Parts: sequence; structure tokens; C-alpha cells
Amino acid sequence: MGEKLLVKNIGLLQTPVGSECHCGAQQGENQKLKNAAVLCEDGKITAVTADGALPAGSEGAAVYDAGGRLVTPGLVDAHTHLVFGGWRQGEIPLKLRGATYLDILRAGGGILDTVRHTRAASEDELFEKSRAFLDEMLTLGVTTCEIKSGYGLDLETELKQLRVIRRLNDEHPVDIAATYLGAHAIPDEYKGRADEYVDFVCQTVIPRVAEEKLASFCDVFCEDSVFDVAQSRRVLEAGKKHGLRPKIHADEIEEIGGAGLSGEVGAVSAEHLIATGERGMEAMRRGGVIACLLPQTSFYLGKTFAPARRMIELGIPVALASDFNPGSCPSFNLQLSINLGLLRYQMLPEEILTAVTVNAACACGRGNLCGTLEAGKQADLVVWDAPDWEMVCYRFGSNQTKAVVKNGRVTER
Ligand code: IZC
Ligand code: ZN
Repeated sequence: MGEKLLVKNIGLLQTPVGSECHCGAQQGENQKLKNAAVLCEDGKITAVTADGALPAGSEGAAVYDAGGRLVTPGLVDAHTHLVFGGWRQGEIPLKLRGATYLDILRAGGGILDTVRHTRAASEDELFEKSRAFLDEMLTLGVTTCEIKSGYGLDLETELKQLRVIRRLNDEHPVDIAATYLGAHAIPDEYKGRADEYVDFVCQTVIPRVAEEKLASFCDVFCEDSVFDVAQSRRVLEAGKKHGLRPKIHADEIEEIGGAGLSGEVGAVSAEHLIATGERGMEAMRRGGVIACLLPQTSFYLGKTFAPARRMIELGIPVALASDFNPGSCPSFNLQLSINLGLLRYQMLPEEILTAVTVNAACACGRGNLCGTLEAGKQADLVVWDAPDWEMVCYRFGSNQTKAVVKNGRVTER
């Protein structure tokens, strides 16, 4: 008989339902069960009950008493750059003197600074550093996340970063979706030769990443002074040819057409979308692209916030993620994205829960595995030190989890 866990005495169980991403009015639909219980077996949910009933087959299970608290699905962080060398606190004086994110990158700092540190770090150093981040993320309620490469830019270091991601997925309880982001910046050795760097990404690195099965997704930083739409299209099409599903950093700073491209290439998700206008959103809607919004980055860069309400109105599925990276968002606390989703996107609490669970799971290609509390899904749950989800959206700055269940195993704080 397998390992069984019964989570009982759940005051309120709140979850979206299904394995597909939710858009429009559906984004705001959550199932709410009172006095609920969840039975887990061998890391999977086998039954969910309400109104004080206990699932059949609960006998002999280890019991976790939720004490009348709120339980939701484990959170999914669909956009991180979690594996990197160094940090970038040295940019503070430049920022205080008025330098922007792109000014710093154009001067050879920013991403390129992180590239230098990541190239210099050993695989083990990167692994240990990243593992500590994941440990803390798990206590914050994140049970699945996406991680991008993009701090190597050369073949050797990109593969090193992707191998670290694979090892984290193998050894850490948090499940990880890997994304190859070779087209993240133009490395020094290709300065002024962006098209040649794109050739290298398409012809040399993508085939290798695909052959070694080191990533499921291919991403590109489509941005002023980085990769234009034509170059981004080349990268994403080359990825598709090798079975890597497209994602795109679009309209983070300037609207140069990234959202439109996401619709044309059939991207799984477009990310940031701070500067996206109606045409870009229309292309996303037609292409069924998930909008992966990163409000902590808007906050940290002092930018405006993506038009989340308009996206929901148009029927674009919205996910919220952290964007954890050493430059524009040195935070992996997804609870802060939840708070900003409420305060700055004016999303409803139910819409936010969908955005950090099932829609984010779909952006990671895992809607069938996680993101809701239903029989057959992974037993990934958060027990919140809160009576309802509104409380989680409303309080900020503290970790509001009480316990996190990952694959049927409880981590109590
Ligand atoms: O390291 O600056 N926006 N890429 C695109 C980033 C932020 C990560 C970084
Ligand atoms: Zn990013």
C-alpha cells in the first residue's frame, strides 16, 4: 500500500477546476468547499470531500489537521531566472543617478554582468545557490516553477545552467520546467553582430539543447537594444523546429511588436507586456497566448503596470509570476505578486488564484499535473495561516503559509 496523507479540518478549500487555462469570466471562477478534506496517496490527490465528510479509504493515512484554515493548490511560479552567478546590488548608485535598466545593459552591465559571474561559477556552486532559493520558495508556497537559462550565452555555460536546472528538478521537491533563453542579450564576443549571434543560437545551441532534452521551452528577450521582432521570430521558429515550445519576453520596456509576434508563432505565453497595446493584445487573444504578468518587476523598475483588466476583458488568460532575477526583480516571493495583482492590476481574488495556479501551470505545460485540487492531480497544497484567500491577497510582507504539501509530503513552517 502506498504512502497516504489525509489533510482534514480545512475551513475553506478554494481552487480553480480543470486542466486548461482559464480566460474571461472563467478566470474568476473558483470552487469553494467548506469543512473539506483532501486524501493523498503516492503523491497524488485521490479524493476531495466537503461538509465534514471524510474520503473513503482515509483509514491508516497520516493526518494533517488544517485547524479550520484555508487550503489552495500549491502555487506555480511560471517565470524565473533563478540560476545565476553574483548579484547586481552594485547597480544601485547608477540607478540613483538616473540610469535605466537598458542604459545599464547598453553600457555592458546588467545581464552581461550576471553572465560574467555565471560563466565564472562552477556547476556545483550554481546548484547550491539555487537549491537554497528553492528551499525558501517552497516555504512561501511555490510547488512548481519555471527556470530560464540565459546567463551563459555561450554554448558551454548555457548547457551548464540547463544541467543545473535539470539537477534541481531531479533532487529538489519543487518541480521545474526548463526554458532555454539563449537570446537574452548579445554577448560581448558578438557585440555589434546580433544577427550572427542569432545564427549561433539557432544553428548550434538550440539543436544541442533539444538533443540533450535540457529544455521544454525556448524564450527570447524581444526588446529595444536587445533582439528585434525579426531576430526573435528566427529564434522561436528554430526552437519550434526542434520541439521547444515558444515563450517570449515582450513589451517589457518598449512596444516593439513582441506581443504581436507571440500570437503569430503560437507562443505558449508572452511575458511582461507592460507596454502592450490593443493590437498586441488582439494578436495574443487570436493566438491563444497566456499573458504571464510580472508585477514585482513593474514595481522594482518604477514602471507602469500591464493592462491586466483589459486582457481579462478580451479573453486572454492571465498568469502572475515573480520574474525572480538579480536585476529587475531580486525577489522570488510570489505572495508579493499576489498582493500587487490585487492592488495594481485590480484583479479579483478569484482571478488571482487562477493566475498563480492553473494558468501558471498551463504556462509551464503542466495543467494536467498541477494547478488545481482534484483527484488525479499532484498532491501539491498550501495550508495558509488565513481563514480565506482574500486575507492572503490583502496582507503583505509576511509569509502567510502555515504548511506546504508537495507530492503528498508536509513541510510545516
Ligand atoms: O537579469 O536582467 N528582463 N531579463 C529581461 C531580465 C529582466 C533578467 C535580468
Ligand atoms: Zn524574465
